[in-house]
Amino acid sequence: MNSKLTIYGDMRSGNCLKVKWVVDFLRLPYQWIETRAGTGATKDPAFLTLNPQGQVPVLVLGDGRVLAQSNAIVLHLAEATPLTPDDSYERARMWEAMFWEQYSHEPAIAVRRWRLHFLGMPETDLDPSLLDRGRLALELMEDKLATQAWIACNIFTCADIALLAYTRMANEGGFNLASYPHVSRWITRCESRLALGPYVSAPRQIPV
Ligand SMILES: N[C@@H](CCC(=O)N[C@@H](CS)C(=O)NCC(=O)O)C(=O)O
Repeated sequence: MNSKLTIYGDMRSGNCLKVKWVVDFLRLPYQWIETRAGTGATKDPAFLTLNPQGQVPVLVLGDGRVLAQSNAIVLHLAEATPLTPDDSYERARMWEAMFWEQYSHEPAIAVRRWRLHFLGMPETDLDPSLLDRGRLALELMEDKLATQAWIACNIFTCADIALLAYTRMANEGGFNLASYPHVSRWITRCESRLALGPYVSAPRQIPV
């Protein structure tokens, strides 16, 4: 993976930041093309030829091949690196956490954050199940992290990166991270591995 990568992403999006953290961690050369969700940029005909789903992140490899879906990109970039366990069962544990992230965690926590923080929707207009499902996801993480340092394996993996993305921003979705002390300490551990400072809330930018 030594030819230059191109990443289309939105710096406010956890899904996109996952990809940025992996390329930074692995010191891979890349160019970042800021492509804001909710502005029409992801529905532009030229962008749709890259990803017909009209979503970021999108990775373009040095030879022109294209890949979408944040966790697929992360796993591809991190193959055969210290972010991916050698043992096949441990690798499956990592994937387990990442599939769970996309099916049960992100659809509640990221969606609630987007609607509340960026679209400025009042709490009363939000689907109440988002709060319940997001809290359940955080409780499951809290239970796990009470007895282990990393979310899926005994080493820091792609699963920690995938789950860090929106967990770290959960307060913007109306969740209270202070209620999850093991999760909070894990966030700090992940930030330290990735050489990130503590999360600074993204300014509200309501799309026009
Ligand atoms: N499952 C996808 C979700 C990607 C996604 O939802 N992207 C959002 C930003 S976080 C997006 O591009 N939305 C398009 C738009 O609102 O214009 C992934 O993991 O990459």
